[in-house]
Amino acid sequence: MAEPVMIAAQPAPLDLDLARTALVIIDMQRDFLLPGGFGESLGNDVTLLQRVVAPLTELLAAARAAEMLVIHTREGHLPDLSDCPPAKLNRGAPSQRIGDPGVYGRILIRGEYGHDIVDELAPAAGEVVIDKPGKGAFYATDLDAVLAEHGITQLLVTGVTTEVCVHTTTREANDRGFECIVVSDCVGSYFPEFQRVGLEMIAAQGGIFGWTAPSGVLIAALTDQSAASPSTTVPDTAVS
Ligand code: C5J
Repeated sequence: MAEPVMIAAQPAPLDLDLARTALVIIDMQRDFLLPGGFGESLGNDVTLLQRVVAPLTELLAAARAAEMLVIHTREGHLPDLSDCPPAKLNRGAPSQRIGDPGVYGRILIRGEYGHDIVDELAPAAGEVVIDKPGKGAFYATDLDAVLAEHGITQLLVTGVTTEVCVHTTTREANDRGFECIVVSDCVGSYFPEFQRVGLEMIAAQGGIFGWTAPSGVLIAALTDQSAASPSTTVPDTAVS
């Protein structure tokens, strides 16, 4: 098994044990990212989220090549809305609420086109997909059990939006004892100032609830590990 690798991160370098690390991709759903979707209908500029797709696609490819556990999440609710508390349901302008008809089907309802993940980041066969009714990925899901089953202790946290579901999930994970590295160019917000401050908040005060690092640092670590894995290493016997 590969040794932990030290990565450059904020606020300080961190030893990453890639064998016990999972890539968590939060809510990269059409309802949030596509023009005409729920996010845009609320007056948001979706291009600010779409810029996450390219670096995250590269990070996902590197994670898959390194055979890292990949977990996708989707925020959404049952068609009868029985898992959506009134306090969440009754928010926002009428006709733009969860369950209302939208351009991509009923807004944030499981099974609808808009609820699913954008094509570029579609889960591969065998990857875990966690459907979550809340902002945090641990609330009312089996994420904790999945991570325990795989012996995971560190998380690469990516997705949208930085200050809502990424923050909530990272805080939940931190409280459960996971070390979280939030990948700075693979998380996105509709609000540039929330993006900047959201990342700063994580790493402030000595890393109050996590670390931040750009995807390039993580891709380099994953690529090094893939190159050193037994399936690609030249066998000892062939080395003179
Ligand atoms: C929001 C999310 N912003 N995935 N959801 O409602 O951040």
